[in-house]
Amino acid sequence: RKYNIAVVGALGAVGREMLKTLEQREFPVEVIKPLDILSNAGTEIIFQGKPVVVQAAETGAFKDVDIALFSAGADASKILAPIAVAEGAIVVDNSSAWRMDDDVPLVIPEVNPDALSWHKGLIANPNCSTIQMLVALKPLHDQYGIKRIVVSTYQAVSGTGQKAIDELNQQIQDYVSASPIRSNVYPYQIAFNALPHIDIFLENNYTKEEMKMVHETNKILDKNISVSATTVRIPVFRSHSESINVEMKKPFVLDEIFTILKSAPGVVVVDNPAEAQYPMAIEAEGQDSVFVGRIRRDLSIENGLNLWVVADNLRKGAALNAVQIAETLVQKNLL
Ligand code: 2RA
Repeated sequence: RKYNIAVVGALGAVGREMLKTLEQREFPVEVIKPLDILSNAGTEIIFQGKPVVVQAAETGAFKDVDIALFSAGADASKILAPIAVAEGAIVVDNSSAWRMDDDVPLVIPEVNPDALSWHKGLIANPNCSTIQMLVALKPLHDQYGIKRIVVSTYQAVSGTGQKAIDELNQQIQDYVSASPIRSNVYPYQIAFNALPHIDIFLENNYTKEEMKMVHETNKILDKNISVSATTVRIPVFRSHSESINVEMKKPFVLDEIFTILKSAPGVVVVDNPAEAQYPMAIEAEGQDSVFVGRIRRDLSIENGLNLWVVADNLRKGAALNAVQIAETLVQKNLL
């Protein structure tokens, strides 16, 4: 059987990656419906080698849609996702709008696929920084029980979207040509800089991005895990990198950790310090896997472990995870 698939936010950085991922994984698409804001309607894209016209994402656009992959921002999802569900589509939403809603499963197929069984038409894709962390940590949690996670992230500008990608490019060119550097997307220059400020600051002086990692980890993996996050924007175009410190409940042997991670779904271990081999953002770009390296015991606490985890934030961090959810819905006949 083939399916009618809508991609909402089709012209955005993640929307384009969703279309590319559907093609590359040969998802059984009957009809593709690229949807975007009204002013972008009429734009032509190429899907499976054929031109397709982008239509407006609005009421009535979902009547003949089986699955709607959304990456249109939280405000648009708040309004449009319920409309799409009401019109008969199953929505996989990449925005933060519905992630913490009790009636919405928050799913990483390698981590908690069973949560799909109780969906009520709307499924949420976790935040990119959460996805790559939990793909790496799930097998360790299963084996040893994780007590606490301390994570620092080094996030690519593509996580903000196309405007941020363009701004970093412009700032680099301005720097090279000794022209004045302007910052519109971020509060400060991002080129050659590091901003410990992703999304807004909250009352507790964490940012929204940092608290997403806390709350989403507790919803997806285990509500008893303590998480502390510091999320940082760096001048990298693609792939988020994360330094993860984990305190386990049970003692472990380091060789076991390597064995577990090497056989973990969605994980590729890159770890050979003697050969200076470790995961790097530029190598993760365009790849499906979550790359794990710098695996070493934390010598400062009992049952402590350090990891360096890198993944393409637009791919496994967003588009691929959403398409894998769609694939799992088909495989488990949950449509
Ligand atoms: C970011 N994770 O990187 C957030 C949203 N994609 O900006």
